Amino acid sequence: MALVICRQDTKIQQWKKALKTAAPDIEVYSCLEDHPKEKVKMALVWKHPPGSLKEYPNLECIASSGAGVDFIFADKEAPKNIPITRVVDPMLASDMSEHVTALIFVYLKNLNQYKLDQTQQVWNPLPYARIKDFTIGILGLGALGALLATNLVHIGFQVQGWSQSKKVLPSVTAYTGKTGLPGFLSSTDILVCLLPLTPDTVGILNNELFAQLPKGAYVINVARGGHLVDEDLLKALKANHLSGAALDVFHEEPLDREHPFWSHSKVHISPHCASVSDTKSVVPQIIENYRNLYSGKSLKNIVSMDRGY
Ligand code: NDP
Ligand code: OXD
Repeated sequence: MALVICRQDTKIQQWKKALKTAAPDIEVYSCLEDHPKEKVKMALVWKHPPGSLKEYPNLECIASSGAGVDFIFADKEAPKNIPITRVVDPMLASDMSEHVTALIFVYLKNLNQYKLDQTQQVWNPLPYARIKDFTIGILGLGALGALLATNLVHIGFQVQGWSQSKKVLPSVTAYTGKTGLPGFLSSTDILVCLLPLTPDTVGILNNELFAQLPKGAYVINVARGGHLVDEDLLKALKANHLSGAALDVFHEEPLDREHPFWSHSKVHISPHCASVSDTKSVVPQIIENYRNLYSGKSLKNIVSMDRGY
């Protein structure tokens, strides 16, 4: 029985080393080296080459090394009848919370504008913005959204969240389902997307949704590029309906050099780094699931095939 790490970036050796260090008894291979494919029972994947998983005839589990699993569902050739697991990790959640909080403050305190003014030697104090005057609306109150909501409440923001099923979080106003969306949007000043990318949520950040936000709202997308209709964001910014956006994720990554977001003064870009699985923090749960698979026990953090997350 063996585990293979399938990814196309430079982190493959780092993951292999972390797994081998934590569990020297487990046979771990990188997909880049020669390995006995029939021995592989678990594939630890991150944006693996589509179609590559069908090479493992005895695969019993596909484990995402991140929180998202959309890239696994998007691989139409991936085995369909085996469990998919994902990462649920306190460090991933706290890193996301830190990143989004930083983005909120950069916006609230006009830090980008002042930096821009500095380059032109412009002295132009803007109206002061205070935490208590802002309502943050979080699309998705799961592992990441719930911690962010709780932390923002502690900082002093008014916080509301939107999810499929009703959530109870202290001082967080909870909205659910399609019928709850208009009320949630109409009272959101800063919208944060932390939804999984599924057939229900693809393109959710579009004209229709932006129109329901108050004029001047700010949008932060740290979930997936597929949630956003890029042209609709550009239109809403041009019309001054939205005051700006911070984007960490894109349809195509890295973002195409010709994309208008790069040079847009109201768009803040980061390179899909809001929160990145830390091998030390995540490897124990991968090993636990590998051992569970070995001993026939149930796996942790299984994704629902019906919901797609
Ligand atoms: P979870 O599955 O824990 O939470 C998802 C939340 O979204 C849940 O509250 C769920 O509702 C809600 N939701 C899903 N579909 C709908 C829908 N159709 N309508 C309303 N609510 C919906 O995911 P995580 O919090 O762990 O992660 C969220 C996403 O963040 C990941 O899928 C990934 O794409 C992205 N991510 C981005 C990173 C980055 O660096 N930019 C890093 C890590 C993750 P309910 O609770 O009722 O099921
Ligand atoms: C994830 C991510 O899903 O890094 O974990 O985007």
